[in-house]
Parts: sequence; C-alpha cells; structure tokens
Amino acid sequence: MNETLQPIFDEVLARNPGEDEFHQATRELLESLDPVVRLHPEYADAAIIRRICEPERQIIFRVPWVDDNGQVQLNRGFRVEFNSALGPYKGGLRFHPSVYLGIIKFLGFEQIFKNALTGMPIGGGKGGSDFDPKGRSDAEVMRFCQSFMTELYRHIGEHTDVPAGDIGVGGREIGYMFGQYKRITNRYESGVLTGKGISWGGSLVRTEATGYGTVYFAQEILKARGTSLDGTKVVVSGSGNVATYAIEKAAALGATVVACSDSSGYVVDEAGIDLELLKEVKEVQRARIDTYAEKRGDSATFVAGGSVWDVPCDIALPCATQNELDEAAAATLVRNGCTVVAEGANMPCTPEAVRVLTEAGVSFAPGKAANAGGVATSALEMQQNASRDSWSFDYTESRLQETMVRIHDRCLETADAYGQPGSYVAGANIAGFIQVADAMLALGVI
Ligand code: NDP
Ligand code: 2IT
Repeated sequence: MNETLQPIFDEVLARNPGEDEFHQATRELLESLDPVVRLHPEYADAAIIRRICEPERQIIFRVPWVDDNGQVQLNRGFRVEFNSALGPYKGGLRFHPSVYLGIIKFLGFEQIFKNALTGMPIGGGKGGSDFDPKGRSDAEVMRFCQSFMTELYRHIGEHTDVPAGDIGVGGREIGYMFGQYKRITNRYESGVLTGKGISWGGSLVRTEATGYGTVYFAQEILKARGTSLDGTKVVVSGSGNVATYAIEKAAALGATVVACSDSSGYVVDEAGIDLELLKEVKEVQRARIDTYAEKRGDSATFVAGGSVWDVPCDIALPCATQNELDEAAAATLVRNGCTVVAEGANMPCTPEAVRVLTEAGVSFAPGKAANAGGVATSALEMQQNASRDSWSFDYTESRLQETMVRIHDRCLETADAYGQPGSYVAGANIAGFIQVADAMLALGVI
C-alpha cells in the first residue's frame, strides 16, 4: 500500500479492533486505489477514503423472544448504515450464529461499491443477527422476526434504509418482518423491504436474480475469453438461494453442474444436479444435502465434510459464505484446469486464493461485481413499488442481464484505464469507489 493509503488502513485497524473480515474487505479495496489517489489528490484532501471507511451509523440492539417451550431467548441485532451518498442505505439482513459487528461491517462496506456498480440510486448498508434459524419452527422464526422488527422499524423506511435477504433470510422471514413493520407503522409501505412475495409487492426475478446474475457475469467473462458456458463443467458451493439459481441458469446455458454443498459436506452428481429435487430437499423440507444424494440414487454421492473444490471443473462459482475458498482450494482448482471463478457469495475467496488464481491466469470476478444482480433487482423492485406497477418476468430478467453486461464491461474498461488490464478486482473497486467518492465530494463534509 502506498504512503497515502497505509496510514488510512492503520487507522481502520486501530478504530475497529478484532473485526478481521472488515479489515480484509477494507484492505482489498485500498490495495486497488493506489493509481486513483495518484491521479486524484482531491480525494485525500477531503478525507474521502477515511470517511468512506467509517460507517455513517451503527445500530446494535437486544432481540428477546419466546421459544416453543416458553423459554425466553436472547439475540443481538445489527444494522450498519454505511454510506448514503448515492441513495437510501440498501443491503440484506443475515441471520446466522457467526454474525457479529465485524461481519456486518464487511458486508456493508462491500455493499457500498457493489450498489454503485449497479448504476442504481442506492447507498450501502447491512444488518442481521446471531439468531440461528436452523431447527426452529415457523412460529419461533415468526416471533424472532417480529421482535427484531420491533426495534429495526424506527431506523428504516423507503427513503431511509431498505433491507432485504441474505444468509438465513428468505421470503418467509421477509414476510414476517414486513407484516410487523406494517402493523407498527400502520402504513403499507412496500418499498421498505425487498425480496417480498409476488402477491404483496415483490418483483418477479428477485428470487433468482443473484444466482442468475452471477452466471450472466461468468458468461460475459467467457465471451471475453472467446468461449462460452456450453459444454462446461461447473461446481457451485452452497445450496441456498444464490447457489440454487446459479445452478439453474448455468444448466440452462448448456453447462453441467456436477457438485454443490452445504455446511455438512458436498454432493457430486456427474449427471448434473437435479434442480427440482434440490429445491424439494432444501426449500421445502429444509433438510441437509445428504438427503439429496439419498433420494437421487446412483448418479450422486455425498461426501461428509471435505472441500467441494476438490471436484474437477472448468468454472467455479462459490455461493456459500466468506473465506470458503482458500489457497489450497485455489491451487486444486488451477491443477484441475479451472479457468473462471465468479463469486456469487460475498468475499468467499481468501486473499491468498485470489493471488493463486490470478497468477495462474484464471479469470476472477469479485462478489461486488459478480453478485450485484441481486441488489440490482432489489432496486427494480423498489422502482415497481414506487410506481405501483409490476413488470413481467421476461422484461425484469432482461433488465438484470443488461445490468450484468454493463457491470462487466465497466470493470474491464476501468481496469484498462487505470493500467491493470483484465483485472476485474481493480476495475470493480476503482469504478465503484470513484462513483461514491465524487458524490461525497459534491455533498460536502457530512
Ligand atoms: P442461504 O441462507 O440461502 O444459503 C447459504 C448457503 O451457504 C447454505 O447452503 C449454507 O449451508 C451455506 N453456508 C452458509 N454459511 C456457511 C458456513 N459458515 N460454512 C459453510 N457453508 C455455509 O443464503 P444466500 O444463498 O442468500 O447467500 C449465500 C451467499 O451469497 C452469502 O455470502 C450472501 O452474502 C451472498 N449474497 C446473497 C444475495 C442474495 O440476494 N441472497 C445477494 C448477493 C450476495 P448451511 O445451510 O449448512 O448453513
Ligand atoms: O449481498 C447482497 O447484495 C444481498 N444480500 C442483497 C441485498 C439487497 O438489498 O437485495
């Protein structure tokens, strides 16, 4: 890091002790900004980078709720409103036992630049709780969501802060939270949350958008390399929302998806993952991934634990969680001839993995570019809510696809302009940063 950026990073470390994932995300961004600060001293003069690394507001709250046995349970809720230079704070809510302030801050920080790349008028934020929905009844999940929203409602609004889903938060949870918001405020304010059900203000394609968008991004990378998805072998990690629809779109574009996973292990299915069965197991039964292999019969095997990246593939789509693909996994992918890695999840590749992939000539697309289709379609949901309209599946999907093509091209053009041809990391970080930085300069010292 250069002499302007290093002290800023040192300040981030000192101000945010123990928040490893937040340090990782800020370091990765700052490492891309060397050519930017040389060309634009005005950013340093206005302390833009220092201000961008400090959330505008951080909210932490108690979430008490009563379980099915009548016992009082206690969780912690978070909402980090990171940057509103481009629009209302926008970003998902994550319910997972690993959630603490450092995870929410890394996600909120990434969201600022991802949202800028979409070209939509949305700022960056993220929230969640250390609540673990696994094994909880619908009634318990509802009571938790209602308690969570009983505090969160006072901080959000269609012009203020618009949450959505992330790990552990899907249509069911958004429904319970929207219901409680509506009850407390006595307003049918559709635009306060995205990822809503279709019959009550949701957008077609939002459910599919992150996974589809990641595959569209991979398709653009392959085009730039003079090839296509057709006939390729793909490995996807995870088996949640993003993974499911990445599998669906990759298969639709002619690839065979030979493996996917959850935190218990992975399944290999050389005949190609049977999507209907996967949805039945994961979305309807909320079962573990070994149930898929049991029901699938001969073509599938379940491997307990282990690394899904051991399965040979041409294209790898990490769609589970942060730091799930490390240096050793990257080396395995390279050895097996993988040429493209596109992040459906947020920061799934460790910095060492990114280095191994890049040095081997693998095209690597960071999450803030490759998974931006989810939040971009959330912005389309907000547009539909604002105009009390609802668009067709095909029209909405065409808007998603155009957005992914535009982000892809903007990354490559920006990387070229700043002397790092072919680097999606440099392109995404620099293009996203400049857009937010220019808006912050215009808005004064706030
Ligand atoms: P889901 O909760 O639907 O699915 C998460 C999947 O990842 C599950 O298969 C889960 O397995 C696995 N997983 C989660 N945590 C871990 C862990 N610590 N170790 C191993 N596996 C894990 O979440 P989403 O699909 O929505 O999110 C996946 C990723 O995509 C996240 O990084 C999220 O931030 C990112 N993302 C999501 C967007 C969206 O629109 N939903 C948009 C952009 C990015 P298990 O069930 O065993 O925990
Ligand atoms: O990480 C992400 O971009 C999301 N979880 C989606 C955010 C959103 O507001 O749709």
